Amino acid sequence: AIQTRMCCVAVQIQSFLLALQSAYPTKVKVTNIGTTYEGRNIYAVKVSENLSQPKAKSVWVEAGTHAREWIAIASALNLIDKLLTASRTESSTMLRAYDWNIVPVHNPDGYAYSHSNSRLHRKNRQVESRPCYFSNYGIDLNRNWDADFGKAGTTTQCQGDTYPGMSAFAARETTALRNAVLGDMPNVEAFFSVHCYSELMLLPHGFNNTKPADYAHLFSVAEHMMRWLETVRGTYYLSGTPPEILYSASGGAYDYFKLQGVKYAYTYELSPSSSTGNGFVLSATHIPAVSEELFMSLWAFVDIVTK
Ligand code: 0X9
Ligand code: ZN
Repeated sequence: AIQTRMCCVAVQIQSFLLALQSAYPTKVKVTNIGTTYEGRNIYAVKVSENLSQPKAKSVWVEAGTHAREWIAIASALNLIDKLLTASRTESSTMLRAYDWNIVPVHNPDGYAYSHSNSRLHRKNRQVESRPCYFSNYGIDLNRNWDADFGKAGTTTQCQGDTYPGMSAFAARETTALRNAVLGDMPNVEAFFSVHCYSELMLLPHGFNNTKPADYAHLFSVAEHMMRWLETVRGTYYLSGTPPEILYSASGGAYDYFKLQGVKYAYTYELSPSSSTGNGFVLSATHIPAVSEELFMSLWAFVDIVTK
C-alpha cells in the first residue's frame, strides 16, 4: 500500500525497493541485473517465503518495458508490496508455491525520459553504432528479443516507435533480463510481461499465427486468471494471441521465453480498455484497482497450476 502515486522516478523506486529489503531481510533480495545505456541500474526483486530455503520453481514478472506505461510499473511495485502483506492468505499461498522475481522498471532510461521530457515516450534511449539523427531514438525493447526478430510489427526506421534495434539483444535491458531469467532456468515455470493498455491477456505466439502445442492448456489457465481478475470490479479481459485480438509483433519477451521452454508465458495489457483515448495517461486514483486486478489474477494462476 506504499505505492499510491503514479509518478515515481527511478531514484524513488530504488529507495522504495531498498527499504523493503531492509524491512524484510529474510524475504526480499534486490539484485542489479544490468546497467542501461544512460547508466541506470535495472533491478530484479526476489520475494521469497524464506530466502535461505529457495523454492524449486519460480515466477518472473516484468513491467516497464515501455516507458509510458506507468500503470504497469505501479502495479508491479504493488505486487511486491502485496506479496509481503503476510496477513493475506493469497500472499502466503503464492509464496508457498514459488519464489517471485519482479522487474518493475525494465526500461529505467525511457521511464525517466517519460517524466522529464516526453510523457508518451515508448522505447529505451540507446544510440547504436549506426547513429540515429532523430529525437525519438531508442530501441523498442518489446521488439528486440530473439523471437522471429525484425519481422512483423517492426519498422526499419530508427526514429520509429517499433524500431527493433540492429540485432536481437542489441539493447542492454533485454540482454540483462534474458541473462537473469535464463540464469534461473530450469526453475522458471512462468514469465509475465506487464503492459498497458486494452484489457487483454495475450498468449503465445505473438509473432505469427502459429500456436504452441499446449495452447489449449495455456488458454484455460488464462481464462481462470481472468475470471478471478473480474471479481475485483467487473473488468472483462479478452484472452487470445496478438494476431487474433491485437496485431502480430515479432521480438517480444514472452515469446522468447516460451520458445526457451518456459511453460507459462503471457503478456498483460492492463486497464483502461481500448476504447479509452490515450489510455497511457491515467490518474493515480486508478492504481489500487488495477494493481489488485494484476495481483488477483496471479493468485488465480497459482491456484490453478498447483491443483
Ligand atoms: O506492441 C507491443 O509491444 C504490445 N502492446 S503495447 O501497446 N503495450 O505496446 C503487445 C505485445 C504483444 N507481444 C507480441 N506480439 N510479441
Ligand atoms: Zn507496452
